[in-house]
Amino acid sequence: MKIKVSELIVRYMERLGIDCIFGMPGAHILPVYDSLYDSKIQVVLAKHEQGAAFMACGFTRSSGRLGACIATAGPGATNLVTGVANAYADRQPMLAITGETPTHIFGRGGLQESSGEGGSIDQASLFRGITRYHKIVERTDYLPQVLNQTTKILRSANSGPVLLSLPFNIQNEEVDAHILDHIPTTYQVPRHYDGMPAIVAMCQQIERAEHPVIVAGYGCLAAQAQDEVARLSAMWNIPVTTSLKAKGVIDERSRLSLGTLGVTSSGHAFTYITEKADLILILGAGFNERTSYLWDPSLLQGKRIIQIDNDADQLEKVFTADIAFHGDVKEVLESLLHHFVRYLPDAARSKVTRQDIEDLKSQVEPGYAIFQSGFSLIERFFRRLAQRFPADAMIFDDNIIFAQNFLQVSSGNRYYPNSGISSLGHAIPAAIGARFAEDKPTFAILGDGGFQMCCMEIMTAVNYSKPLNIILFNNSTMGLIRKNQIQKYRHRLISCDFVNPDYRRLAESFGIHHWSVGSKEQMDLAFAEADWLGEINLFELLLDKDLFPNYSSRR
Ligand SMILES: Cc1ncc(C[n+]2csc(CCOP(=O)(O)OP(=O)(O)O)c2C)c(N)n1
Ligand SMILES: [Mg+2]
Repeated sequence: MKIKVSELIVRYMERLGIDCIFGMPGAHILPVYDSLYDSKIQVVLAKHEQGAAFMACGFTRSSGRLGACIATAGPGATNLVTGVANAYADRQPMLAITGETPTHIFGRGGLQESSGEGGSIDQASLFRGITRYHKIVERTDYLPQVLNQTTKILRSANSGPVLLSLPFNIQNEEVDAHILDHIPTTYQVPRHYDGMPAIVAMCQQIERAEHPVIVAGYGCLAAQAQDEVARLSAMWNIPVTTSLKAKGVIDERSRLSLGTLGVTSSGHAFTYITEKADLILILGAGFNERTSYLWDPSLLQGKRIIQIDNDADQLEKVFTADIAFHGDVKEVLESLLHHFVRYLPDAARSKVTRQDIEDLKSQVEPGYAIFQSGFSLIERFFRRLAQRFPADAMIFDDNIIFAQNFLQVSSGNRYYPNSGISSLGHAIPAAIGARFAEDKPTFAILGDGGFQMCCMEIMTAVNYSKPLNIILFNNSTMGLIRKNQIQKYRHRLISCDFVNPDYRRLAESFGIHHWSVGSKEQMDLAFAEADWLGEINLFELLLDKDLFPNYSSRR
């Protein structure tokens, strides 16, 4: 049986398990939209293609299911760039589909042509550096191979976005439907797992160490190894710190949690590692600029290091380990725990006392605290949020520094900092995307500068009746820029302050709820009265533009 390529692509997406696609149509991609009409895949109309790509990111991050986005040629494709780049930087799988002018007019100046011919913009080179695989499908005879390659990338351990650009005439061409039967939709990552000698060596290292510490990264969440990390930590009293992206791997309210490690953290983990630790277990963590305090040598110097990662590229990328182990973090920890229980049941267990850690947490030297004063309203907000939502909340955060220090993430909640390429305007669409995957209380936290980059996407949530809580920090300035200009550019303020709209009226015109919070009483009222689960709420927290956090907890 013959079917159109547009239909084949939609059936391929269904087979991949894609059940939701975010985008914006245009003439050059309408055949695929028309095929989507007959599909079970939910098609979500975003307000901007960047928002659509961020939604796909949020969808995948929250659910682990494959996110997808779709746009037309030319401006549709160029608008996708930031969101696709974000998925690339986060190593997140994403399928992006774009249209293209018909091939027979390539090079002749077609409307929105992006073939790169005849002086037109070159979609291929735009996406080359931000996708794991990209193809303008100019003919159908190699389509099976293109889809085969797409599956392989989307299912690989070190995944990322794939962009398939389909010229209009190709979408309408007919191909044999049986092609699909030969295209895999799963791909088994080859495993080389004969790790026993290394497991034994790791156990010996841990047993010998006086003050081991675990640095858990996003790889622990990706491998769903939270329980194993918590068990290892509890078994030996090993304190745990996490990268920002892994916040909440172990319950941050637990005594063995040192919170996050990194420039804008409380500094407890930095102090513990530099002053005490003799063995560091780096689990699924890449040790990037932020986590490593710009690769501060004092963090790792003179310590033994064990690194476990399922991505071989992360192993010994920025340091040398005594044991570097390529494997699934969950599986390796399971083996490790099994070995301990079986062969070393009587080993001297306790490494540090829990009191040691309590003492450490109470000692933050004045001057090195991230927040000196003046942030009590925000602190109160996060405390109340954690009390009200001890589990199941999804928190997308573009601001980061406040939540990093004031929000204790339980292992039942999921915290999604704006990692990727740290683009403003991410939290709202990402949270909306997550809302299409999961029915859980959802938060988008961001500043007023970022809000104005993406606030129209709130109407996407309105269109599809997706409840959402937006926490907006209103300081009428690009706070981080203003702080830099005051501290490093002699108060020469330029392009930072701005006039805000009247958010109450903005919310009213969007048909959503608005809460203005400038005092404890207003905060308590909002918590008492808002419907956090069933409505779209805009909580506007009024902040003083001249109050800044410190930006490094390093001594
Ligand atoms: C797309 C994009 N453009 C520019 C920046 C650089 N940038 C980082 S923070 C910031 C200011 C953010 O202001 P706001 O969202 O109001 O947050 P505040 O710092 O005031 O809390 C800017 C412009 C960025 N991260 N992303
Ligand atoms: Mg601001």
